[in-house]
Amino acid sequence: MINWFVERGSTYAEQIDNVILIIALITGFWFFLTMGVFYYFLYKFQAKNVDRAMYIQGTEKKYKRFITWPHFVIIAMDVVIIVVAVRAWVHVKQHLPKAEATVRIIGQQWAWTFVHPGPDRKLDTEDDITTIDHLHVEVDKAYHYKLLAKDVIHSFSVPIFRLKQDAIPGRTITGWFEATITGSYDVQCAEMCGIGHGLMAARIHLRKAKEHRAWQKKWWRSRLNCNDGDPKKKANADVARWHKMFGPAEKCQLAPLALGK
Ligand SMILES: [Cu+2]
Repeated sequence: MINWFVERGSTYAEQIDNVILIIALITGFWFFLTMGVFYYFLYKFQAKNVDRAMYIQGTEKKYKRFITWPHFVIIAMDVVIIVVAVRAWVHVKQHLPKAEATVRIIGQQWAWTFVHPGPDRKLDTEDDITTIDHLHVEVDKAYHYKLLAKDVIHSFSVPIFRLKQDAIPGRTITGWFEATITGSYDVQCAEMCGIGHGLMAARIHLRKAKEHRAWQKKWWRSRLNCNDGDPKKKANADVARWHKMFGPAEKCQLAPLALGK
């Protein structure tokens, strides 16, 4: 089956899709109506027919109504588009729900750097996790993002969220999203930002709280010198750091796999 739309993965994705759908329906209606009238007249007034087309300049009132009435209908439909679009804009770009977590996103030629809060859920603390081209997000949590650009204008685009936001050098742009589905999806730069623009793709990984925490542990395990599982070695500063982050009950070193005899 062909997917008509890219999957929807954020709380506001449906609202954005509805704006696009309403514009497509309204413009589609007028397109088929005007094309229908056009081809009908082509047929009716073709050379071999007796009927001749009149040359009407629209100066008389009785002819003007063919212009003015459709015009009013189009204006009314424009108002519908404006209301739906402005409502979506205010919800997505101008209103900011309370943050349950914040990530920093930095665009540069040609990669994305993501700074995630660690287990304490706070940014700019010791347990932050920095990755290149992989953004890790917990579902059902309102995230704020702080978007920066190091060199030129980039655009942070997450199609499943229906989110696109320019990143401007010298500015920190704050926005938000809340993921609703799990899985790994595309992130792309949506602004021509130089010769490597096409390479500026990344992935977003959406996980439930438990799996998200498991990812945090995996990331830290790979960077710390864990030896609290080995009684022959002395615990070191890295292990202390681990227990500070994940709690005293959480083992830093995984038990060796029992391979059997
Ligand atoms: Cu870019």
